[in-house]
Amino acid sequence: MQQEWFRTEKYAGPYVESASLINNCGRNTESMNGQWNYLLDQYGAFFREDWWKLQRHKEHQEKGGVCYDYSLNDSPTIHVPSTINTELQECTYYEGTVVYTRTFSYAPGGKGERVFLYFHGAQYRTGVSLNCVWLGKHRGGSTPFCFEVTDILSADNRLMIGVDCRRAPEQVPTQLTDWFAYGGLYRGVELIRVPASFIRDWFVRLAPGSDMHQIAVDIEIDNPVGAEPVRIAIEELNLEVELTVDAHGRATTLLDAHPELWSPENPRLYHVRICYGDDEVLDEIGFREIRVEGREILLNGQPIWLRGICCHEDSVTNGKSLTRAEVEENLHLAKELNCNFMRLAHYPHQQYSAQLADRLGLLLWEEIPVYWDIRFDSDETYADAENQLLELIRRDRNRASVIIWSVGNENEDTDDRLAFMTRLAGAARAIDDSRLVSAACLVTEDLKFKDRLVEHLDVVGFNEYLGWYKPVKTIAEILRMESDGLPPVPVMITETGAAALSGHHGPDDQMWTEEFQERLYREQTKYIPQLQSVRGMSPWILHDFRAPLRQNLFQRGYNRKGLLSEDKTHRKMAFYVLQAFYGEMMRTDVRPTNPSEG
Ligand code: GCB
Repeated sequence: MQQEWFRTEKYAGPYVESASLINNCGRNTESMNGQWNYLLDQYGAFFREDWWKLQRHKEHQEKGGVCYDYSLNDSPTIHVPSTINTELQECTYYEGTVVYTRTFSYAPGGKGERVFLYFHGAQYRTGVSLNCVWLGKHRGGSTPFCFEVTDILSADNRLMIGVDCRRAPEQVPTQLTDWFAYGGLYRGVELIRVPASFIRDWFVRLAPGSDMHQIAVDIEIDNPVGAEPVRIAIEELNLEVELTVDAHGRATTLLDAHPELWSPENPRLYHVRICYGDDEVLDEIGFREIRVEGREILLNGQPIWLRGICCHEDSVTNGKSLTRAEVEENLHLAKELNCNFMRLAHYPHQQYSAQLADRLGLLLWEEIPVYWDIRFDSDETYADAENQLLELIRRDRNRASVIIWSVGNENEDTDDRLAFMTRLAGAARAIDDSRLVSAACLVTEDLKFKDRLVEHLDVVGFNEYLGWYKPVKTIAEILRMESDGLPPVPVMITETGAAALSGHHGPDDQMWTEEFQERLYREQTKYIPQLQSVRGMSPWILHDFRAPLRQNLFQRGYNRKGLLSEDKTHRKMAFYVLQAFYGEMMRTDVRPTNPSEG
């Protein structure tokens, strides 16, 4: 069998990883989105036969050499960003390489300008070339990556990119998922211009353990010059300080401050300006503290119950390539449900989701696709998973809305998996001290956590599904099981629900009807608030979504556990049950207190 392109010697270089990411917030960037030429490259010739070395091929041909098997400017066009499966009719089920190419001109800005090509996300393995120079490869389908192109740019440029969306056993996620993977350059591409020395990254948050009176600042300067300090100012707090940058480009400090705290009720954001030499960024950052104490989750020192809903990135017209309007629609729907929390399942959603949640006041759970059974014994798979986690954290750790990093979903407890996932939890904590780490764990039918990972998590998620995948129990039974089964940390019901086909009605004991789903939500919302250890829930799921595994009469390729239909035009009966339940909770501030903690 032929070797996969990314394992061959000529592409053997390392993957571009989180450490080389630059923070794109608060910068003027130049969009590369729009119509690009594309080629369907089912047999992977782009990589195997180096199509990206176009210029060399051209010269060769002009000298009477071989003809080459692709054309560029006269090949069809596709909008970037988009998924090939929704954009091209012939690609509904396509899994393979797509070659994207475009030309663009470049006029240098100031002296010493450096330029980066920034990709918001491409599914799953991407190889990038500019002007016949190989820039590198990236793996992972939902996180950003970038390449410096300063020395390769000229007045006229040709970008050629191969995006290989095939599923594979060593990937994260693996081949089997309960959602559709989609493919292509489905998130935006941009050019970022910076001075020779620039602000590569920053992490500004309320300092944990400071009694909410200090702001911790970490700044990373690329190519620091001599004793040049970096300045940080938070205008509304009358704060402006100069920090020394060390030889490695690091500047760090704790600032005394009393910011108005960010919360769902008061999503207050501050303008944070950072200046270094000729470089300047302006981010909008909220300050809040999240921590756990016993079985409580405390937001700004106050116990909070997370009224949540899960959500996939999936739209009938755009697949995983959601427009901003679609992200807005989803977050506003969560608000309408009276949620204060969303679980963005099962992979990093686009950057705009957390930016918007910051403004709307929604707490977020963000997740990497360590989903079901992946290769927990493989170093290669671990490196991929960790990199996805770190790229996500570096992208979103300045967003107050994000309170939880999740390192996985429903993975069986084995020694390899325990080592893999504890290591991930440690990697998250090492670069972010201001959030909780969780995972959605498996529980037994009698609600026992037989999962050793639980000891390594701040909050434990469990996917409950009583009345759908698991037999219904009486409330008394559940309460009894809870009292001897659940761990001594806050627990979240990260999934529960039932499937119903929109508009399909019948008795409430008939599966797939809206009445069945509605009854299940009524029962769940009756007993869940009585559970002493449960500090929140996020039923599965906001709207129906594409899932090739689901092929019965009612499903036809869709997971039907949504509270809305896949096009979001129809609200199922259960929508109103959850809305009323959360509404009541919000108004009366119902929150079970744990007797053991007084
Ligand atoms: C789960 C999975 C989720 C599935 C859901 C279902 O436990 O975490 O990805 O889509 O159940 O509908 O079965």
